Amino acid sequence: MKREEIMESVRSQMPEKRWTHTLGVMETAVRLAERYGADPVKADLAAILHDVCKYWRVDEQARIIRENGLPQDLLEYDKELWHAHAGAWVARTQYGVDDEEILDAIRYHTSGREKMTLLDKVVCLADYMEPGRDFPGVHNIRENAEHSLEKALLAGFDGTIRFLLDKRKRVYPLTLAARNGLIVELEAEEAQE
Ligand code: DGI
Ligand code: FE
Ligand code: FE
Repeated sequence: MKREEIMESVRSQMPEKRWTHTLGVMETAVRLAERYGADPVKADLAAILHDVCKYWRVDEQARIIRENGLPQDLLEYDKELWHAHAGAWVARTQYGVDDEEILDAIRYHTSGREKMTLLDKVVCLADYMEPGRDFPGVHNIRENAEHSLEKALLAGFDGTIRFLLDKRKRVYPLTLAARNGLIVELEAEEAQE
């Protein structure tokens, strides 16, 4: 499927507001990719598809996870996590995306994971800081993004983890692994300075 066709199809599956968010993630992901040396074409396609099934019924998202061997532990955690893993499956099976880097960036855009690739980081961070986002702390994330992908993403995950703690929700283990992984990377970087 051509890029424009994918865009129209994705757009038709979400409310206009979520499509505006998607456009913001695309623009931001491409800019971050150019700044930090990721592939902007891959960042663009991952961004277009990252929330493709965010507005599908949750029982449909759960069915995709159950029937296609996706991580079953997701079903024990917040439903907000499901659309990312289900979305990667949809990108592969319904949109013919076969690039594993792009599929991973979609798959881990919500939870993160221990060893995030450059493209994972770019898409996840773009999702946090696209121009339409307005939450306490987003300004700090945008400032950090000027000089460090890892610092900016760490600020993003810290905010999400705090939010979950305050709501007395469980944190998906991959999110903790993602945060730990970023700290290891930042410490290694600082030790070299
Ligand atoms: O789909 P979006 O709204 O654009 O953003 P997203 O895919 O990053 O979803 C974020 C939501 O997921 C956010 O409101 C917090 C929620 N969430 C619930 N449990 C977890 C979680 N996010 C992370 N990273 N880890 C969790 O365990
Ligand atoms: Fe999402
Ligand atoms: Fe999003």
